[in-house]
Amino acid sequence: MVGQMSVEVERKFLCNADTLKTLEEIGAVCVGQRQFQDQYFDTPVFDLTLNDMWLRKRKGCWELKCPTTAVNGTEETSGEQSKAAALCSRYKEITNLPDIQLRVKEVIKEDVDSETTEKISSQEDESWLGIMNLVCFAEFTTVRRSFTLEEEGVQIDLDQADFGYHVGEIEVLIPEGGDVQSALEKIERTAQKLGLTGHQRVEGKMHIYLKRNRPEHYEKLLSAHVL
Ligand code: V4E
Repeated sequence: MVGQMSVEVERKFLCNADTLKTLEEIGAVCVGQRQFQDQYFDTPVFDLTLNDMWLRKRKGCWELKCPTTAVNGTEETSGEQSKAAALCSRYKEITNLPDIQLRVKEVIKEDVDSETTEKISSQEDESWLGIMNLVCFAEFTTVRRSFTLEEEGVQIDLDQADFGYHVGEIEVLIPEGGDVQSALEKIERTAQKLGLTGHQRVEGKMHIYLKRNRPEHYEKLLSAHVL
C-alpha cells in the first residue's frame, strides 16, 4: 500500500516589478520566507527524468514527483478550459522513502534483486543511492516567499534561485483522485486576479538549470518531450 500521496497542480508565471503590489491588492497574505537547497538525483543515463520522474532531497526529506494519468475528456469541458489547463502541470508527490525506493526500482534499468531490495529498504543511510546507481545531477538553493489566498485554498510562491532565475507559481494540492477540475479553476481565477495574460507555459527552475549546466541531459529531455 502506497501512502502519503497528493497531487500538485500548478501554473508557473513570470514575476515582474508589480507582482508584489498586485499580490497585496488581491488580498494575498504573505505566510513567510524560507531558503532551501534542493538536490536532484538520477542514473547516469537519466532513467528517472526521461520518465518525467523527479527524485529530490530538500531539507533532509525525500520526495519523488511522478506524472499523473493524462488529461482525460471529463476534466476540461470547453476550449478555454483546456487552454488554461495546458498552462498547468500536475504531478503525484510521494514522500514516504520506502514507497519512493519501490517506484524508483520499477523504473531504473539496473537489475536490483529481491535480497538487495530488502537491504535497500532497511537502510537508514544513503547507500541505497549507490545500489540504485543514482547520482546528483542538479543542486541549487532557492529563496521562496509564500502567499495564501484564504478563500481560494491556493498558495502562491515567488522563487529566487541562486543561479539567477526568478519564477512564480500558483499551486493547489489535492489528494490523489481529488478534484483536478476544481484545482484548475482555482488556479485560473487566481491567474486572472494576478492579471496573467500569457498563453505560453513558463519554464521552471530545473528547465533553466539544465539548459545552462547540463546541456546533454537537457537535450535528451527535450528530444523525449519531457521538458
Ligand atoms: C516536476 C518537475 C521538476 C521537479 C521540480 O518541480 P517544480 O514544481 O518545478 O519545483 P519546485 O521547487 O517549485 O517544487 P515544489 O516546492 O513546488 O515542490 S523539474 C521539472 N519538472 C517537470 C516540469 C515540467 N515539465 N513543466 C513545468 C512547468 N514544471 C515542471
